[in-house]
Amino acid sequence: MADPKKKITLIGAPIEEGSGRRGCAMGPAALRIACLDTTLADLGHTVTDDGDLKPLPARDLPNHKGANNLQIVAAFTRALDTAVHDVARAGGVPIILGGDHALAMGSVSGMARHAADVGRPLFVLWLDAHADFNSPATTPSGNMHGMPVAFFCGEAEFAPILDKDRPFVDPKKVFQVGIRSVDEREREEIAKHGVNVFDMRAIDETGMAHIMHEIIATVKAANGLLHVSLDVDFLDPEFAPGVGTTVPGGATFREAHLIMEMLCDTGLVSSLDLVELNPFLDDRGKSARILVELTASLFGRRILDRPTRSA
Ligand code: B3U
Ligand code: MN
Ligand code: MN
Repeated sequence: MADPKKKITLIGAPIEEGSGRRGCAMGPAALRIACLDTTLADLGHTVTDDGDLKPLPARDLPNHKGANNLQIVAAFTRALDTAVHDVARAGGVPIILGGDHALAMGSVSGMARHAADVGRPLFVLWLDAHADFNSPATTPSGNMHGMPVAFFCGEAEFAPILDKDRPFVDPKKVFQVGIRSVDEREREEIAKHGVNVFDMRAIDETGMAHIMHEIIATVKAANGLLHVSLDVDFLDPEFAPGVGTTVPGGATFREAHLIMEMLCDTGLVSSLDLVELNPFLDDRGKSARILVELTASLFGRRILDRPTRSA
């Protein structure tokens, strides 16, 4: 089983300009108020809170009609790429407190650089209702929180946001779980690039445990690092209403909890995004609290002192 003691660094990324509405900028504060830091410290980890990033808009980039708020999204991307890489290089586990999902352009890019440094492949577990594989050429909305997967796979290269020679993530090493809202062009793109998609139908037909065993076995066999990107809308709105893009028919708390417990047993998780929390839309902190609960399970809180039966 994994070494339970980790050096965890919390990085606040109060970005909301990647989504079509305001409110996600309050996400890092809500996660702190829900006691993310002390919850992790109580599990025996060393927790450092680096506070919130405050990047200046990237004025070197043009306005782009297919990429709303490109300058501020690019600024967060650059800042997170560096911050996440620095934490991982120092042997820590970065947890990014979002902020909308555009922040994964930076967090995953930073982890891809770290994985290249240490000579291990990076896998990404994308827990989301959406595939987030649009680009400025395909997006129906212009919102960049619908583009991060295409970006870190090197498929949305349209402006010099990060170094074009950086390591990209192999789309075949991306596992998307919980998907239930995909645009027409996205559907073609994820199929063309070989992204591994487990939509809600797959979860209903085969069960979450089966899917997770398959993903974990693949990452283990490759000695990979695993970045987990958790979008609040992965969960059914009944459990997590605090998100701008609720989609009915989502994962239950129990399914999400099982994912976290199974991942914890593997010790493969290198980094985590907690994204799209919109406290303005939440129900008395319910969604912030559920994110903290799930993170606690990912980092060692267990109901009984045993690994899952078949792990
Ligand atoms: N696919 C749509 C909607 C969307 C993606 N991610 C979220 N919403 N949260 C788009 O605008 O790209
Ligand atoms: Mn998303
Ligand atoms: Mn989503």
